[in-house]
Amino acid sequence: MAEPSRQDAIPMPLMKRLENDDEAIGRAYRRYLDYYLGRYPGCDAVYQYEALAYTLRERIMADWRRTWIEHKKPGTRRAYYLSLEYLIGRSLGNHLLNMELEDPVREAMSGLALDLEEIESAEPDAGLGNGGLGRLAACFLDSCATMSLPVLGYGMRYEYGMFRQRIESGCQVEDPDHWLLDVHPWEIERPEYKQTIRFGGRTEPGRDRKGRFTVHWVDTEDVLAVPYDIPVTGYRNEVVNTLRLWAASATDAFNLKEFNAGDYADSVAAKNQAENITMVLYPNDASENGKELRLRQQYFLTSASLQDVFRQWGERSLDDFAAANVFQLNDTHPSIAVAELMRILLDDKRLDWDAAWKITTACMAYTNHTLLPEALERWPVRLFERLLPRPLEIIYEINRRFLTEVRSRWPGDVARVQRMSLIEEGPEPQVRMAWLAIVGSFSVNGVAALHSRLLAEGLFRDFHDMWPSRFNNKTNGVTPRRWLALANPDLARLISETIGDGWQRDLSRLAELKRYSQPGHEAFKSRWRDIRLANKTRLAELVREATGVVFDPRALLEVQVKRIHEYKRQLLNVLHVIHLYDRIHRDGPDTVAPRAVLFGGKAAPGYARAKEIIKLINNVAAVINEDPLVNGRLAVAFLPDYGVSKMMRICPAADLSVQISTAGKEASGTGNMKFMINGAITIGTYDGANIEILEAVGEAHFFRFGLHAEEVEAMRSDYRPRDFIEADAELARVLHLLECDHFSASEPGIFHGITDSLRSAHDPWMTLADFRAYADAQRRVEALWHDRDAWTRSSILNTACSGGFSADRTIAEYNDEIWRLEPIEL
Ligand code: HTE
Repeated sequence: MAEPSRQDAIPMPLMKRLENDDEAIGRAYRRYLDYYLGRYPGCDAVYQYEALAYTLRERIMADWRRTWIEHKKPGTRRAYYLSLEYLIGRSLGNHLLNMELEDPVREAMSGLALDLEEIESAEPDAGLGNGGLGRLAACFLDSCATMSLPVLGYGMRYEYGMFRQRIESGCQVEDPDHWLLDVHPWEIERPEYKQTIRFGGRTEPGRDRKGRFTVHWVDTEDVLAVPYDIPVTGYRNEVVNTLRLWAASATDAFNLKEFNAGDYADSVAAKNQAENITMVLYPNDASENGKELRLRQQYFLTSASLQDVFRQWGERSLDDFAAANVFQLNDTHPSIAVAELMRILLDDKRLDWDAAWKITTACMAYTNHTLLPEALERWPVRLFERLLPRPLEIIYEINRRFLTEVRSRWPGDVARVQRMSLIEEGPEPQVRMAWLAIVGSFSVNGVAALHSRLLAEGLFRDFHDMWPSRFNNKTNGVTPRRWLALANPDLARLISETIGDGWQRDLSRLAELKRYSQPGHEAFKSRWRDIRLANKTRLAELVREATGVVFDPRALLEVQVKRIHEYKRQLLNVLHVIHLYDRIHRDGPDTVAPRAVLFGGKAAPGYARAKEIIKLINNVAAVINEDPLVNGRLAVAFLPDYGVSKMMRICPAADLSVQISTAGKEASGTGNMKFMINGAITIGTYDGANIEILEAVGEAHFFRFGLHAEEVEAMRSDYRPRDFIEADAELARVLHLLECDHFSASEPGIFHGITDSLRSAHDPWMTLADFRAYADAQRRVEALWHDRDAWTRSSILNTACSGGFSADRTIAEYNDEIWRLEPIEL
């Protein structure tokens, strides 16, 4: 690999840009369809999409190359985002927006009697992530490109992305998402940059010719990593950054070994084991499953990416390496990077320990995304030893030196040393990956103000004591290009007509909308309402097609879409829905505001309780939607297969954004931001970025309720759910309806697991403690909804105050405080 390839020796020539008028685009489209894909104009929409994507892709190439040339200039400091997940969604519309090609392409397509929107919806979602963590990575790449920052994303080219969800008899059914079986025109395979990744084997100590200590990692089973590049266009700035995804492939040696042993067929079949590594995304969000294949994935991504950076670094002096390279670790999933960078510097580059450690700790930065203990990654030392013997040795040595430092700072504090050790002792000793990430990084951040504070005071306290200045906060954000301009084009147009363009790159400009929330702007307000009503009408169609449930677009549309997890408390929402139903039965349908309640989200396939919650939502919905007394005043639906493209239809339509996690548990949330930007009002706990949303828009335009994080922890040791039930007849009735099988007549008792957990003094999510406050907050929602003008004002103010939740703001902070990159100039 050390040999410089021919291509690198010859400077890359600039390319000329292709013509962007509708005629040139129409011609290119036909050329791709007929001569490249071998399809005809009346073919399946997916090939029309494919031809249009190629037409666009060739229009990206010249800028992509120019961007690469800038990135490769010696002295350009670059950042690498290492993430096991990128939840990208569709790309075609995004590129059209960024490259300002919507009009000519629409014209070219209509010239061929084709409908652009139809073609766009033939694109499958790239679902290489679980939820917020993966979508954040995609939003960040968008912002980095838009801000001209030299940032390269590294990830995994999973053959199967996030599973597709179906609902059968109210239950989640998972179907594999074989997304690459269709077409994927955005990627460019680059086998010339393949890397070899080693697993297994053993280490051999020795001396080199100069008598220095060496270690050889030998008898390994090797796997090839082949990169696929995906373009990341910036918003109208001619920048095209790169997302480089690795696919696993068997080495020839892998085959040969068996081949020589005599069984050719077996040896080819053995390829599977190597290629399994990038076969499937693990469908767990914020919980680990400890599978060996997952550790293989983590090391595969990390080693391939670091080796790729060194390939590009070439023979330049390593003295300059740390000044030119910074790695951002997306949670602990790639945290083995600390040991792998050390391994490369020690074993391959032959640096001594101190020089290698200095470089490593100047290059690594770690982002934590959750406090939930079940998500904290620990790997059994025994597994590590078998799979990654050399990285493990390095981790031991990092730990030895680190604990020496701890002992000298806190002499005699044995408990502290035990707490801080990278190795957790016990019957099955484990490597603590978060500790490794902290020790090896110069920056550690949380993803919202509360979360970062809780990290410093709680989980990471000992490390904060030791290195306070290492810890910082970077509140999450979302890209306003996808989540406003693309998802809500009508509202985007109204905003541009009102305050001009500019908000797309500087979302704080939305503050100029504040005055339109005031009296005297009735025309603006009425357009605001009309657009939102049209969005709701379109969403209602989608919901009806997918579920059969009819939503009245004039009803208050309340939405909770996110992964199904007990800490997010979909159950609290369900209890309230049952309470509304109970109110209708007690007081008559006219006493509640007409409401449509939408749920969506996937449960990890192994998370039984989360699946029961889906079943419960569907059963409750079925009873309510069928009840003649309810008569459409209340409609409830579970939208199957929630994902990025669904959210683009949902967030422009929602009136009320439901963000009701147990305080202290949702690190940030980002769905909350997408809803706010689009003018939804939040009903939420004092948790994650909800707090910052509330501060931005003001108490009067946010329905806050429930215990604070500190109150949750104070109550935990003496939590008595019975007291809440006894004090609240309405809550008691809701539980009774559940327990008398009102929603499970044909399957008595199926929800007793759920109701028992709610009644348990050990319910970690303390759902019943917040029920009364939630129901009261929902009463305030009703009151505001009845005052149409006041609601509209709050809605406008939510959008107007959402500027701080642009991922551009977040990335500016990462860059100012961690990465310190210069924007490139094209
Ligand atoms: C947080 C969410 C936050 C988002 O990151 C989350 N963390 C994980 N998933 C998330 O959505 C996570 C997944 C696997 C392992 C560890 C954490 O829950 C982006 O907005 O609050 O920072």
